[in-house]
Amino acid sequence: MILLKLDELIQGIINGDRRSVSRAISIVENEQVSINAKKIVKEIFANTGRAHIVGITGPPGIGKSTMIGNLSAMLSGTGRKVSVVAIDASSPFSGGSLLGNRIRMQDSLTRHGVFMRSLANRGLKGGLSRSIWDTVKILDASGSDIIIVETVGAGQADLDVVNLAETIVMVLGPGLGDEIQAIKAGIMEIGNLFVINKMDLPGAFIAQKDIEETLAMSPKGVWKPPVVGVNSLTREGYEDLIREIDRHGKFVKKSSDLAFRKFRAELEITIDEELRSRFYEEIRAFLSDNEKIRNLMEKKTDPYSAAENLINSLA
Ligand SMILES: Nc1nc2c(ncn2[C@@H]2O[C@H](COP(=O)(O)OP(=O)(O)OP(=O)(O)O)[C@@H](O)[C@H]2O)c(=O)[nH]1
Ligand SMILES: [Mg+2]
Repeated sequence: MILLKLDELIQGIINGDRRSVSRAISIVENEQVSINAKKIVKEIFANTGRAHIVGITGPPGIGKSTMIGNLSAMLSGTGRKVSVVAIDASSPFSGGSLLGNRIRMQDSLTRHGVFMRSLANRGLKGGLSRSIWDTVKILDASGSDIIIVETVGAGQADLDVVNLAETIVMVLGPGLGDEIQAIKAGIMEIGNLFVINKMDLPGAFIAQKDIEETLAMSPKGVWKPPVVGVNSLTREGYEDLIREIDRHGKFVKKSSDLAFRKFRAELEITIDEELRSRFYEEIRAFLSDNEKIRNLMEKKTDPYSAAENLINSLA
């Protein structure tokens, strides 16, 4: 793409033009290390920071996509500009059904004027790839009021969304059994807001009580995470849910501690990725030099010395 066109694209993003936004996301998604992708982010960075970034996370099948469909319909109904980023699992566990879900969700969201984009989770160390950060920046600069990010409900990506999102909505429900225990043991502290979905099903009230009791025993911070029960088939409880999301949004926009942590995490990811891409060719070349490997096999050198040799030659 020639430079002039890129300038037009950047202007298009800032003007909120959907085609420009869509095109720019393709560029950051497909050409992560390219000059174009970086230029876009550099140029729009000053226009970011206004949107409220909400992560929706929770175990597979708990109703995250259904909830995002409801939330975005309701929010855009009140005149807010809503964007949705869904991250597809590369994990085999939640394969299959995902595509179908996505198509269903896309249909209903498009009808409500919601901008929706699916990205692949490429399994970069940490789970969420750099392109997701850039995608969120593009959506932010384009004038979104709220950006909702759905993560695969499987482990690491849930933890990564903490760094990306300002508000983490942890979706739980009845009948999770062991999963609730695992969640309580590890990631209870990451939720800013707990939603018990499927309140129409037996066991939902017990699940809600369980979470409330666990939270009551957790160390108290400045923000006390609320627990909201909803039925996503009827939208019961959604007014409360939206009120709590907005309340937390106001809270985080005032917290410079949180912003500090987020920007440091992002910078770290950017440096990691830049280093890796900068020296990618050299590392590939080194690893495809058979002699280097044979030297190890024959004990002429050891892995640390070999790696040090390469690294010293890079700088
Ligand atoms: N009974 C009941 N079913 C629900 C509710 N919310 C969602 N479901 C159903 O639960 C199933 C899974 O919903 P999804 O929204 O795809 O769940 P998800 O968390 O996005 O799933 P993954 O993306 O695969 O992790 C669907 O069949 C929904 O119709 C609810 O409040 N009550
Ligand atoms: Mg889903």
